[in-house]
This record gives sequence, structure tokens and C-alpha cells, in this order.
Amino acid sequence: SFLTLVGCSGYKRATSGAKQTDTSINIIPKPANLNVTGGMYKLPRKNSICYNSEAASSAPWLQQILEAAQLHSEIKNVTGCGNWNLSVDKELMSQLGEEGYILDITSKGVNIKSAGTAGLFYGIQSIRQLLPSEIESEQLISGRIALPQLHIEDAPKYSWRGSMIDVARSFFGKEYILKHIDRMALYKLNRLHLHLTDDQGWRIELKSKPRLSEIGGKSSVVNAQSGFITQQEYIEIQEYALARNIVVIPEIDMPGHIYTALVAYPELNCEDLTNINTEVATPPQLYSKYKVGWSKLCLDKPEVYEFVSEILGELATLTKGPWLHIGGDEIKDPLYEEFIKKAEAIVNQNGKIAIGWEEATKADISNSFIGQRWNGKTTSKTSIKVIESICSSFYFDHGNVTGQPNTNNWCKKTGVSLEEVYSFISEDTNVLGFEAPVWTELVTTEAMLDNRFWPRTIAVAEISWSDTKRDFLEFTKRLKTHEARLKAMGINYFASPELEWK
Ligand code: TNX
Repeated sequence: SFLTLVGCSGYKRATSGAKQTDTSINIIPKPANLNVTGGMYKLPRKNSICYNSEAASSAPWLQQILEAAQLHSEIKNVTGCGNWNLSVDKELMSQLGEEGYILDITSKGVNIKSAGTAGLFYGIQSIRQLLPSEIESEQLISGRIALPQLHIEDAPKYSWRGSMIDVARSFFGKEYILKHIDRMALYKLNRLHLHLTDDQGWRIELKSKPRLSEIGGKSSVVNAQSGFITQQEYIEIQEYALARNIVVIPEIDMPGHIYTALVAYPELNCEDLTNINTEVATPPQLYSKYKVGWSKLCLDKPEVYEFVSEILGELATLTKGPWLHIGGDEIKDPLYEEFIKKAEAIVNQNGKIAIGWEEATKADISNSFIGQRWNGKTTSKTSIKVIESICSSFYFDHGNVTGQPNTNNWCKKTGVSLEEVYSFISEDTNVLGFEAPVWTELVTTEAMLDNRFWPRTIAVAEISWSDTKRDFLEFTKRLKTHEARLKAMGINYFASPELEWK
């Protein structure tokens, strides 16, 4: 029967006779193995969700989406009793990893199995996409809901499926970040990188250096929001994210891109101010324009290392995930490499793994350091793991189309189209996955930010998860069916001409 999983050959290969593509199933990212078994399963008004103990935290997620579909359900800590069954089965680990899942929809009901709760969460996201888009806005649904009978065995290709918000140039606070986390979760993204500091703003409260956010929280680029995230909010954001299998990666950009800290703590600057081009900024005034690569910590001052130890130590204590991003981009200094090496050591002493923009991998860093590629100009040791954010395919501050207003184009004149994102194929075996940043020098409202992220972030999700052959036309057909869902979620997506969206 469908419920018997014996004979399934593992998620990488199709089970024999499996229909790999059925155009009526529009799940994004595309599942590794999808077998449409035929017929529909009509959902009853009254449902029961049964689960084994390890799956306890997953049942409420399912109950919540059924409720949004106006379907009542009760949850029971018993295995195999309901028309919905959730189970954690550790034995599946070798086949599916922590994030993989097996989903069966038969004439009797729906079963999801996984080696852990992350996989169950993703199985539930697949169900969410099979339910009417009205569930996203809790609109009334008329008539009975039916799900296609199918068998899915699914697991991600990459462990790093990321999105980055530059909250430093323009501030976007807790409310937007939580919304973004919800949207990421629907597409099985699992890493949220927050670019928290830059020349134009400092967005995280650190009690050891309170003036950073007191002063740096008051500036931004012209006509944008300023502000900062309190420690309490930072904790809440991370908990909200973790419940959705998303790890938050905080970035303190150093030793360049640091002007707000120099204004707050002038002793971090070189005494003679030679490193500040006073035609760019005049300390102690805050900065609200767009130049990069002109400010830096005074790297031969011992105070600088005390400062870095204090703030990274405090940030490590507040951070739930294993990574701290130390920036390291766009700066020239004879002591740069030594600084990066010391900063990494501080991160490691605080029990975290350091990440830096690709320039940082020129330094004598450890093998656990992760480099984030953006312009592809740095060659690092072959052992260094990489987050792929090459600007020509992943810089969403660039236009969706040529000449889109308020977009950068220094990396790619014609912008970064949806097809450009979707078509990116990595041959680098050190790549952990993909991450698309939105830099916000020119993005000053939530509507603009939505428009940079969506729908391109959906293409990032698909290529980070799915190992299938790229077929842009097939992808756009599936994506088009998501339009109503994006609308129901209130996303101001870019109506890409590549999809002929209205
Ligand atoms: C380069 S990419 C930067 C950012 C800018 C971005 C604008 C990188 C590590 N640094 O500071 O915001 O270009 O596209």
C-alpha cells in the first residue's frame, strides 16, 4: 500500500515508475521525489491529528493551517490514530537528514514522517501550499477542500538557504523581520542574515557600549527610517525564527563600514582623523549618504581590540545560532589581515563560528571560518566553506529589470532578473548554499523592500533546496500559481514581465 515505505530507494532517486513531473502539483521548492498516485482526498470538517511524543511541537503548526482552512481538528499524543499523522522516526536520518520528510496523502488521510521536527515543519509547509491560498489571509473558503493523493520523499540539496536584510542603511524593525521570517518559512528557507551595522546606522542594543544604538540608532540614509532592535526584540526575533527552523545570523561589519561606532566612541578612530575623509563626513556628525569604503577602526590601537572583544562577547551571549558575521568587506589597511585573524579568534573564544565577506578569507583564518562570496575576486584556501551570494545573481538591491528606479547596477547593468537567479548553478564543492542580500541605500520603505525580495527570493529557495534539472519555463508556471498566495500574504512582489503577472 501507499503507507508502506519499504522499497523506496532514497530521496535522491525516483522510485520506480514515479511520475516526476505532474504540472498540477505546484510546490516550491520542487520536491526531490514526487509521485502522484491518483484521485483526491476530501478533507472532512472534523479532523484528528495524531503524533508521537517527539513530534509534539509539530502538531500545533498543522492545527493552525487547518484552522485557517476552517477545518476543526483535535490533537492527540497517540500514534497512527487520526486522519492526520505526524511522526518523528530517527531511523530516517541516514536517508533524509534532519530537514527531509516523507509525505503521503491517500484516500484515508495524510501522514508525514521525518527524522526530526525540522522535516515535519517542511512537510507541513508542503501541505500549506496544497491548501487554497485563502488560508494565508483567513478569507472564507467555500466548498470542500480536497488534496491530491501523492507520495513525496523530499530533502534539501543545500544546508544554507538564506536571505539577508540590510537594516543598517534603512531600518526595518521587529514587525517587518517577523513577517519576512513567515514568508521565508513557506519556501523552506532557513538562514536569516541581519546586516546590523554600517556607516549610516547601528541597529542592535549592546549594554556594554550603549552609545552605539543610542547614537547610531538615530541615523539612516536620507528619507529612510532609523531606530534599533532592543535585546529583548533580538531574542524574540530569534525564537520566532527558530520555531520555523530559521537561524538568525547577526553581522557587525568591521573594520570598515563602521562610522556610527566612531561617532559614538571617537577613541576608536585614529587620533589625527587621517582615516576619515572629511569631504565624505565630518565627525561628530552622523552620515546619511551612500559612499562605501571610507571609514575604519584604528587598527593599531589596543582599545579597538578591547571594544571588539566586548561587543562580540555580548552579541555571542545574546545569539542562539552558532554563527557571528564580522563583515570584513571593502576596506584597505596594512593591519587588515591581522585584525580579521584576531576578530575570528574572539568569535571562537565565545563559542561561535565566524563568517566574513570574501575579502576576509585572505587572512590567516581557521578552517571553520565561512566566507561569503559577493564579487568573486578573492581566492581563498581550498578548505574554506562558502556562502554563495555572487552579486550578478544574488544582489537584490539590483533591479528586477533594467533601469528599475532606485536600484543599484554596479555589478550588473541589466539588473538581476528572476531567470538570472533561477539559472545559477554552482560547481564549487565548498558551497554551503545560497543567500540573497537586499542592501538598502536606495530601499527606504517596506513596499520597496518586498519588491526587491519577491519573487526572486522564491527562486533562491528553489535552487537551494531542489536538485532537479533547471527548467525556467516549468518553474515560472509553478510560480504563477503562487501569485494569489503572495497577494493573500500582503506581499508587494515585483510583477515580473518574465511571468506576465498583471
Ligand atoms: C557592496 S557587498 C557592499 C555594500 C553595499 C552594496 C551595494 C558588500 C559586502 N558591500 O556595502 O551596500 O555593495 O550594492
